[in-house]
Amino acid sequence: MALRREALRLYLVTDPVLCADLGVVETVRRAVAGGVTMVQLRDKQASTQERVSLARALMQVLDGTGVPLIVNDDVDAAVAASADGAHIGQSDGAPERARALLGPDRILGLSCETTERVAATRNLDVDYLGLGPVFATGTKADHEQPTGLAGLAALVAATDLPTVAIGGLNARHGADVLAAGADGLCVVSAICGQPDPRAAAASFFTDRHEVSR
Ligand code: TZP
Ligand code: MG
Repeated sequence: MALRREALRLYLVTDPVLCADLGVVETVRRAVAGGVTMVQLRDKQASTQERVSLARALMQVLDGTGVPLIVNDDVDAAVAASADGAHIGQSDGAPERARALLGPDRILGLSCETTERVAATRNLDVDYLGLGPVFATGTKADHEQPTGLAGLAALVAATDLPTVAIGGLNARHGADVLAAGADGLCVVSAICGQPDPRAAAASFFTDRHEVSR
């Protein structure tokens, strides 16, 4: 599946602990009904086989919606599950290796925290960049120094690739993040673990929050 920039508008990253009440699959089902445009399976503790099983279950939920499924950290799981792509960080192996495993048609995302890292993607075959953390967050342990909105704008300005902002974001940040030039918002706790993930996702698209689809 080729990446459309619009797919980055509201990108849900799953967290098995935050999603414990409803479960990851049901949380995703409801969040997509509320307007989520892309989903990433992120489970730091799972084995590759567990990620493959969960990715397959998520793909059934997403079947026919046009919402891509991306697997975090684990390119092998993404390929084995025939997911739409993989997302890697700076310490998850070389993007060239990930691309070789994924082939030309799957989506590859890369996290970048600094303008130097963004600039270094110039000759890489990646489809989008995840930028941040924009704000401090309790969801990711030991995250890098937050960029703030001005820092986010500087990161976006350093690339022509599609970009999505991450870190401490909720619906109230929608307009500011888009004004900084990012194509969308990537969120975990603003949707995972919320009592009503569908309403939580839909709140990003209200007039007040100005994240139009
Ligand atoms: N990478 C940078 S910040 C972050 C990740 C995975 C966690 C974002 O979680 P939240 O709950 O949306 O702040
Ligand atoms: Mg990673």
